[in-house]
Amino acid sequence: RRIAVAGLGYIGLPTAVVLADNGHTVIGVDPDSSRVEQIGRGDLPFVEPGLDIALGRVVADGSLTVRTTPTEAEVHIIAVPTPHTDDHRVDTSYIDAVARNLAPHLRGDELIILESTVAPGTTDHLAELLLSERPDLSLDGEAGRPLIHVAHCPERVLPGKVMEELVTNDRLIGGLTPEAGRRATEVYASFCTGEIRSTAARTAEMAKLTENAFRDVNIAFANELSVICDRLGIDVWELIELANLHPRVNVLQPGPGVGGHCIAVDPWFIVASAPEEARLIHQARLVNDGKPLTVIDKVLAAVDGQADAVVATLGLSFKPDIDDLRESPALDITVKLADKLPNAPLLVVEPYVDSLPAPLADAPNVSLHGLGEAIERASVVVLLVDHQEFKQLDRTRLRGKTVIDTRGAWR
Ligand code: SAJ
Repeated sequence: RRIAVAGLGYIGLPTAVVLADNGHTVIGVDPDSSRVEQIGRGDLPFVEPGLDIALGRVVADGSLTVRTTPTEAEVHIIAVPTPHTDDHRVDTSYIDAVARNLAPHLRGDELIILESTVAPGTTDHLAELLLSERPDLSLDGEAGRPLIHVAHCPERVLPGKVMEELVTNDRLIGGLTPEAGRRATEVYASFCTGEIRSTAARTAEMAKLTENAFRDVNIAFANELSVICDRLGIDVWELIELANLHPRVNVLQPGPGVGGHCIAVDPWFIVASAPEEARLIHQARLVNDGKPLTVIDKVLAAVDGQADAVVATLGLSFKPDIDDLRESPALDITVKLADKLPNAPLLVVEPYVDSLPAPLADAPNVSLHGLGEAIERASVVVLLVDHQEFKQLDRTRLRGKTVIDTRGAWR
């Protein structure tokens, strides 16, 4: 099959690579020319285990080519970002741009699959937009107009395990018509060993949001417990370990907050779709978004008691052993600390970046260091991300320092 993948990011690029590795002719499309150039050289623009080698292979054998403009294909997969607007609705501007650019290249009989995470009704919106650009086409063959087939197949892979989960995860297919569902199932069956289940597009859209809202609510439960335990003088990590001995209890891990482009974003789409009803889901978002402030208050209290405090913050990414800083509570906390502690040197350790990101790069009191040097100089050590390197630290080196371990990595 000739398959075009629009959006060469954290989902689109590995999907394009896996498709190319499974016998398809794949064309990756992304408007960012420097990214396209880099990928075209076989260079991976972000960290994802196993993807670099696979990318090199499919670029070298020509099964994946990349370009900045859309082209004709039998199947078009759309995997572009869907951020939220200021009022937490899904921002479809990237999807809309792809649809407008793609429309002139449709000839009829194509399958268009939306993989981006979206609010219920967005796949219908995509189809309407395509058909408003191309009134000569249709979803149902009305008046003899050639068909296009539109389906939603939400991505569900975990950053850090994308190459494995792309193949092994079960998939949901929400075709706008039975034929769209059947054709999309065929595409995923060509590389996916998991179960492929068909449903309505709106149900598939909502199922994806439900998965991430479920996780968000459960992390909020753990984060709320950690704040309760601080007040009561109880070790929350020990508490959770003990509660989880119960056969039907599985409390997740508290942390400095919830980050990433999925769990910190997607539940809002449910809240925006049903604001009166989504009370628990809304509250969980507020609990998780409030957790960074609790960490900041702890650091400020620690620094308050010290003359000449030097603060080391460990980690900027949104979770361990990746380089993704999107919606990262660790980054948020570090930026706010830099602002609130203008007189304290702030030593940032993040093995996955070469330089400080924009808001920190300009702060005169902030600098990037290796772990050893930062620990040596700091009087207050704040662990924000449980990267392997941090977990393995010889803890005798923390003696005499104030330690704020937001992940329970050094228990
Ligand atoms: N976190 C905690 N405590 C925990 C688990 C996670 O504080 O016990 C935090 C992490 O540190 C991170 C955030 O939650 O800041 C989210 O991390 P994650 O590992 O739970 O999830 P993501 O955002 O990397 O990926 C999620 C996955 N969804 C689910 O597990 C239901 C993934 O399968 C989805 O494909 C992905 O969202 C997505 O793209 O939607």
